[in-house]
Amino acid sequence: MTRIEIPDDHPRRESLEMRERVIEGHLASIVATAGLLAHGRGEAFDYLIGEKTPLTARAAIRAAVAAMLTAEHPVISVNGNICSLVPTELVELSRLTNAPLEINLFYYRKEREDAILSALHEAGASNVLGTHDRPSTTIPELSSNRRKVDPDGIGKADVVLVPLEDGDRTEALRKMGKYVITIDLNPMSRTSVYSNVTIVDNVVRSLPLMVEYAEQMRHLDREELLRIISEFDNEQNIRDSLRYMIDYLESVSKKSMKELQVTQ
Ligand code: PTJ
Repeated sequence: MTRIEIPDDHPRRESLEMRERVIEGHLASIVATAGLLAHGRGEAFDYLIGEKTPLTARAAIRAAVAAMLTAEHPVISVNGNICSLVPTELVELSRLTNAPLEINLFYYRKEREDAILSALHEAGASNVLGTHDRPSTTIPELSSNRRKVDPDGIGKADVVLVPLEDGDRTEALRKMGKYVITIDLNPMSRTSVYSNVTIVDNVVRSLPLMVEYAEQMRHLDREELLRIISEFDNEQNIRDSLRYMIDYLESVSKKSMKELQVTQ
């Protein structure tokens, strides 16, 4: 439900609807004020891949899903932005990969935690970790609010999916020996560079794709899944994502002014 009516034929309809979801999330205390700015950063990077999922992101999604399916304790970390954009897909991915959802906020406020918890329950989640009434442990070397984690979630996880987040935590999680998967439209962010698997794509496209891949891949043999993980090279994939952006801009620079207006 959006606050403004966006005409069906508006050329920027999908993007405006996404923006409205984040604004609605902010009004409902789900999204932090800084989350609005983070979304704008994401929008800018999304232009650089033509607002479509590149093949490089699909390769990363495949490796990410294989890692989640073979993990002993996979966990999905939930912040305000991801919850406002794809709550149903988070619940579905959690179910398919047996990875509990854990609320873990950078800009913590109790009312935000409550709002996110109700949004996840509304989307069908039954067991959500990381809430204030649960035990908590800390990530060493991290001073932000994200230091506090659930011992049954991120605390004991071997694989953690941390979609669109700030930089510090990925490095700390890696130091603790965790396998980190991120979704970040900026291939040069610290989170992107420090992760084991970086999906350079918009969460509104990649989360549904992860659900689709998980549905298919959960029937594969463990050996096959392990082979997919070992064949994935994250550094090369990040380089290929950057190359994709450069090539995309090259192709756009050759378009006529009229075509530019329609696509941008
Ligand atoms: O809900 P909280 O309190 O945990 O706070 C969450 C935010 C996102 C506000 C916090 O983690 C933050 O400040 O993040 P940053 O440092 O702005 O980083 C967000 C990253 O996500 C940036 O690299 C953006 O390009 C990227 N991003 C933004 N929107 C999307 C995205 N990546 C994929 N899909 C998006 N829709």
